[in-house]
Amino acid sequence: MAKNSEIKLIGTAASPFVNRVQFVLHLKSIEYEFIDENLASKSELLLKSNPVYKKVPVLIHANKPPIPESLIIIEYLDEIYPDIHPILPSDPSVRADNRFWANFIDTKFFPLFEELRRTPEKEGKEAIKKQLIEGSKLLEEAFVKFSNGKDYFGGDDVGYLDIVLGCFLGWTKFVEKHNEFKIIDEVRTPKLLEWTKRIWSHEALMDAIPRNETLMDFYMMLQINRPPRKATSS
Ligand SMILES: N[C@@H](CCC(=O)N[C@@H](CS)C(=O)NCC(=O)O)C(=O)O
Repeated sequence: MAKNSEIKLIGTAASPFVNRVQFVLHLKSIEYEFIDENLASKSELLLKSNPVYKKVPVLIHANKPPIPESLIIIEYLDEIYPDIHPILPSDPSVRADNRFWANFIDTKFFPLFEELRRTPEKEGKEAIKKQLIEGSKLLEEAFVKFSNGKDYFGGDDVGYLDIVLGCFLGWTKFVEKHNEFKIIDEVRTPKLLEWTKRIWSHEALMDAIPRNETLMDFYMMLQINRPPRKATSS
């Protein structure tokens, strides 16, 4: 791994947004120091480094201003290490389209996971499951378009959208298991299913994404600190 003790990452192991950054750090062989954050009792360092959102991840690079927001961080890493495993496509139009889908994933698709957890009624949960399935079909179409018959969104190798979506695979599996349904399956999203198998066993992601126990601990922390909403009586 390239020596770079000047990079520090404030994060928590169960956060997919943190894992997203770790995925890129591993792909680019950048050595970094991980500063473990307790989100139930946030540190002064986090509050000072990300005073606006108070969220992880935050990247600290030497004595430069801290960088919050996972998408901004991974683009920054791609800019400062452009030669080792470039992640953003070089064509501006394809790059814009990649960013469009990243925005869809972060603002429309993944928030449904939390919505599902917080919704108390069965009926409401079923409606959210449908939205997740609709979202996964759109992602299947995006995958077919970007991969162009190859293995990844990025083509022959892991690219921007592989990282942006791949970091949610641990939580996807967790949500599927605990809600007894499939978001990605062989009938509706066959290409995406094959892709998940490839990404899930990719060395750089395997090292970044925690497997079940850590996710369950984080889930329990959320259940306590941000419990499901109360059911509305009809
Ligand atoms: N848009 C942010 C989202 C980061 C985020 O939601 N982080 C969560 C952990 S998964 C967090 O720090 N939550 C603390 C809080 O909401 O107070 C990013 O991409 O970095």
